[in-house]
Amino acid sequence: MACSMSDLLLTPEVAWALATGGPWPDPENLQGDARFMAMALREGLKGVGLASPNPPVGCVLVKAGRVIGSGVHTRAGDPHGEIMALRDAEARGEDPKGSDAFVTLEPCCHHGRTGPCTLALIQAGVARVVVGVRDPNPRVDGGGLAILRAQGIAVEEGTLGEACARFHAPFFKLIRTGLPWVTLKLALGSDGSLGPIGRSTQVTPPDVQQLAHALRRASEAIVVGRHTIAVDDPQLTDRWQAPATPHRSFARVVLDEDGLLPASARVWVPVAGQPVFRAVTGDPVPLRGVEDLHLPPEGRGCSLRHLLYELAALGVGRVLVEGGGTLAAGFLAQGLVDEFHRFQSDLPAAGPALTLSIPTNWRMEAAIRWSTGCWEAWR
Ligand code: AOF
Ligand code: ZN
Repeated sequence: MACSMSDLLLTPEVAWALATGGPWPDPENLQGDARFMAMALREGLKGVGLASPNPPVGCVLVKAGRVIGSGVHTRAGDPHGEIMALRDAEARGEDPKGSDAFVTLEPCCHHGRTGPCTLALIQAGVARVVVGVRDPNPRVDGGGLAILRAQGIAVEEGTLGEACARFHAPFFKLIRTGLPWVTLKLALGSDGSLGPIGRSTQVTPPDVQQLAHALRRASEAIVVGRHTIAVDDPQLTDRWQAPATPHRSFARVVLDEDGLLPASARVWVPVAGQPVFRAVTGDPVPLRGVEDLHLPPEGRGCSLRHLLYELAALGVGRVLVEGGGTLAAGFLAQGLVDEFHRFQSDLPAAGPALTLSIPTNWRMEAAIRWSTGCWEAWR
């Protein structure tokens, strides 16, 4: 697929590629239940980077082949996707009685921060519930489907099941392991290099950087190593330009175990809504406005696994590791990376070739490549 930058930024296809690395299930190319489930996934996309630690569940309500309501879960504590869809139907003056609900994840049946969606669907008189994938949360795990069936509601499971499982994989990992989903992003030159050691290079053209910012938006925390700060002095802020959708800004995390970075580094400058954390192993001099995460030492740095647990405790469900090479190597060596995004330039970065061995058989490898004047996204 090749298209212009503005197309790429705005299409759900690109948002999907950045969020899942998989092929976009375009509703236009699908029929029947799969088509409406693809629409529910498109709703769900709006909640990526917002809903963690909850899953960004999308839902559409369909009556006589027409969508009468749609919704997405965008923040823990706020109403779930099903409730938002029911409210949307009400706002449009539509009656959900007798409708089919298409939900990317099994409706919940428990009282958490909010009430059970199963009850809301039953009370609304929904006739059929089509579910993408079962919710592995032990408080749900098939219970939602059973409750709906016990009420005489027709329940289908597994419609676009693979796409829904791929979409909700970060939530599944969090609920099963307590660890957030880890995406590694590396910007490489055509020579396969990250650039000369100890010198700042910019191999990613400015418009491509917008995609990198879109990737940041899909995460709740970005992590970088000390060298990246020392060499590039980045702010690591949210500079996504389009479209101006509501979002929750990501936290900035710097691994500076011994507190060697100067207080003047730009990353420490406070940014509203974007807390900055310093991962330390010792007891370095505190920095104003910076919260230290005290981690056990491991090798020449800190325990990356502990860092991830700490971030999960802060409500982070998706972590973006942005560099540099040493940090990437550490995460890769410990098998802590779930997804890899390669931003490949057609210009050489003029440094040593990257020696990281990046598994080629990952379930998720998404890459975005700048090639002779047009964009290609592929997997
Ligand atoms: C749904 N629809 O949109 C979401 C679901 O604490 P709560 O009330 O927000 O519940 C969170 C749990 O509910 C979460 O761990 C997951 O099992 C499920 N998420 N379920 O029916 C939704 N986000
Ligand atoms: Zn629910």
